[in-house]
Amino acid sequence: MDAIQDDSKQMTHEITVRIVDVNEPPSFPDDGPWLNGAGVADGAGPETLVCSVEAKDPDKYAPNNVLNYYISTPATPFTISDLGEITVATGQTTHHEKTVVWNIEVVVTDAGVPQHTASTTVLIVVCPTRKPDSPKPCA
Ligand SMILES: [Ca+2]
Repeated sequence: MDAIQDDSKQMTHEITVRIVDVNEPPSFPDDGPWLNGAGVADGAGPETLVCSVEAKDPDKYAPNNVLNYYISTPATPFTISDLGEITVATGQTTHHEKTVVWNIEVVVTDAGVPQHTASTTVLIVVCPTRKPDSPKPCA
C-alpha cells in the first residue's frame, strides 16, 4: 500500500491479507456409473481395471480440494488409485468360485483441515469363465 504524503516523500506499508478457505466436504454424485455395478473377469490379475469412481470437492484450492481414495472394506483383491480407478491389486487374482460378488466401500478424503470424507459403494461381480461360444459377455 502506497500512501503519498507529499510530492517528495512516500510511505510504504506492507499489509498481509490472509484469506482463510473454509474446507468443504467432498461428495460422490448420486448417479455415478459405478452405482450400477461393475464386472470383472474370473482370473483377472493385477492392474486389471474394474471401474472408476469420481468424487467432487467444491473447494477451488489445495489442500482442501486434494482428494485421496481408499477401499475401506477389508480383505478385497482390489485397490484404488489416486484417480479413483479400481483395479485388481498386486499379487491378487479374481476367483469366481470363491467370491462372485464383492460389495466394497470406497472412501474419499480431502487434505484440508479439518479433513472431510465421503463414501460410496461399488458392487463388483466376478463373472464366470466364458466358454468360447458364450453368446455375450457378462459385463
Ligand atoms: Ca474439501
